[in-house]
Amino acid sequence: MANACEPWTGSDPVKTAVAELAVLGGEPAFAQPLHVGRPNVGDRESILAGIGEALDERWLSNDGVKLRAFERRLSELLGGLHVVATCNATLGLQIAMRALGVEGEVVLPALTFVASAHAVAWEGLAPVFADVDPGTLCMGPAEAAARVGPRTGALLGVHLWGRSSDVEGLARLAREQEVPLLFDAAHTLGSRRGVKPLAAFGDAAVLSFHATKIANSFEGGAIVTADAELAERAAQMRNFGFVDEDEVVGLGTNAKLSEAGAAMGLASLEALDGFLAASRANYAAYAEALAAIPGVTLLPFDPPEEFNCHYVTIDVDPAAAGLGRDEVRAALVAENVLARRYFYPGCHRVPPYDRQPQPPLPVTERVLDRCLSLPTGTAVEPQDATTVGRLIELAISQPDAVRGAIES
Ligand code: T4K
Repeated sequence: MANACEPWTGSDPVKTAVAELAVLGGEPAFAQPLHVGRPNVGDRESILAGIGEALDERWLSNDGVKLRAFERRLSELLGGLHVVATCNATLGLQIAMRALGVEGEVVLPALTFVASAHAVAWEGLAPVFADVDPGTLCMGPAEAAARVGPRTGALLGVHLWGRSSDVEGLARLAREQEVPLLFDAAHTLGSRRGVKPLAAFGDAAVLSFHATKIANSFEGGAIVTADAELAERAAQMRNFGFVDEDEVVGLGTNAKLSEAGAAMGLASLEALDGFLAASRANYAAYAEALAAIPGVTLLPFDPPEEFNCHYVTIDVDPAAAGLGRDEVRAALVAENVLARRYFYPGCHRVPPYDRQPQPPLPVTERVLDRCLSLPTGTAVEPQDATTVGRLIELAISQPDAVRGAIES
């Protein structure tokens, strides 16, 4: 895959001495920014041909052939489940909750992208934030049960960074409480739990096909469910509630994916195996480069071939590393490595949710203070990952010098 981010072309591309760190005045290791979330782009000719066909047909949206082909292909990849493509995952989540008839409170983790909470609140429902399990970093049944009450209308699990929640435990709790279980599966395309795709769990799950995801349709999402009637209701809601040319059966919105988006999505699905291979190769390179650095732990994908490895996230233990997460990040940013603090500061700490009293969320707080997502995807080569690992190692080898430079 072509690398859009040229590595530093000095005499020694991998730095060997602390004094070479950019934060201490050296040249940045990368001439161009290395982003988290650089889009994976499938076969350009098939993308442009697909968009060209839509233009030739003058059929640009509203249940076109590209949309149907995209939904069919995604359904095949997900073992034949019903798929309702949407213009993004946020509206997909909203529609899924509405189609499930959710009322009252929705229990979800605070450790997620703010869209999960906003989708709940935008539907007039009340988000109730739960902590996450220290192993999975996803809300598990114990954390959810601690926040369930008489007004609970649904559980919304999040498979954070494409790693699996305890789907069986959450399903058990949802059954006991007689509420639906929905999964925000935005990060999961290509991840499995055993033989099943991760998006196949719950009463419904919602994938994101945003530009930053492993496979994208520029913007896009998809509601996935085994329930044909639920899928039908969701498809109606996506298109203003229409079931026929002039028959509206209920409240709907406009959450349609355009034909250009569907063409991009189709090309992305065709290229998915290559995207997965690139992510896993980068993950392996990071694992090797970071293995011996004190205080830095790469979150495991165990085994990597079951996970898409699309988010590479490290935990920085300041006591053992000598530097905090934000200092490591500052050192990387100076090198043009734009590492991200996903999902700092947490949903519970941003408006409008920060106005509600929140229970202690100790695991969530720890993760939000210590985790850092590193660049990966097809715009990053394994050798870049090795370089990034080396930069972290160098910074941590001289924490006082690095901290002093950041503070000055
Ligand atoms: N649930 C979860 C758990 C999610 O993570 C998300 C979205 C959703 C639900 C909602 O899905 P959608 O409704 O979006 O389908 C980005 C994305 O906008 C967002 O979709 C995604 N999660 C989130 C994790 O990442 P930001 O605020 O980080 O975006 P931004 O503009 O800072 O871009 C991220 C990085 O990607 C930057 O370094 C630049 C780079 N980038 C981005 C775009 C769009 C590019 O290089 N090229 C591009 O075209 O939210």
